[in-house]
Amino acid sequence: MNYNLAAFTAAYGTSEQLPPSVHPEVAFAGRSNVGKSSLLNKLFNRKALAKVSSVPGKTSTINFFSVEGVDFVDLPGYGYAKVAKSEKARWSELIEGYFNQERSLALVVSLIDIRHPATDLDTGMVEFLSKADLPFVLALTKADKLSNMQRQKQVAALRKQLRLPKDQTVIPCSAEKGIGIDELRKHIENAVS
Ligand SMILES: Nc1nc2c(ncn2[C@@H]2O[C@H](COP(=O)(O)OP(=O)(O)O)[C@@H](O)[C@H]2O)c(=O)[nH]1
Ligand SMILES: [Mg+2]
Repeated sequence: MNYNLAAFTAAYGTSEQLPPSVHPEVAFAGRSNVGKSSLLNKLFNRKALAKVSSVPGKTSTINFFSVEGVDFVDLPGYGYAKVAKSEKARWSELIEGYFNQERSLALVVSLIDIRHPATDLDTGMVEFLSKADLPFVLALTKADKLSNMQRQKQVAALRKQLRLPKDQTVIPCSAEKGIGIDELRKHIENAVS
């Protein structure tokens, strides 16, 4: 897959607006500020196709990007404390609305910050994906902020906390340093082929 061909296709503000899947989809989910937009940009070799914000909680739409017949779906970041209740309700409607539809999900990339224990919402997301039997990969973001040793420790700690089966793929990633990007790309390509 030539990631350089990535293009923004559409943004949706409610799950009702979502058109049925026509392509295999790779969905990205994680709490706000976890590094979702940065990771997407890194995958696509682009500076700012997906917006990167130092102000968390800004993405409140589901954004679609297309790469050679595969749709990359940027879900709104969950769990940002400083937004109004109504806005939070809209985000959960969007995220749950998306997953409750019959979509052709090839893979979910679930992002968690490698430096911290998983939050309740992270745990909830992983439990949901496991129970729904959806194929997913855990991308542990901001790996450049830890040493190699600390990284390995955190991977083990998160595997334990989330009770992941041994064969569950976990990839430490860094949008800043390019760590894990090729591995993630390969995983995505396997999932959509
Ligand atoms: N050190 C480091 N910082 C990152 C990385 N990815 C994202 N960030 C920073 O984390 C903040 C949130 O990133 P963003 O991609 O907007 O997160 P999103 O809300 O999940 O889309 C920004 O300040 C980014 O520069 C990374 O791999 N390493
Ligand atoms: Mg974002």
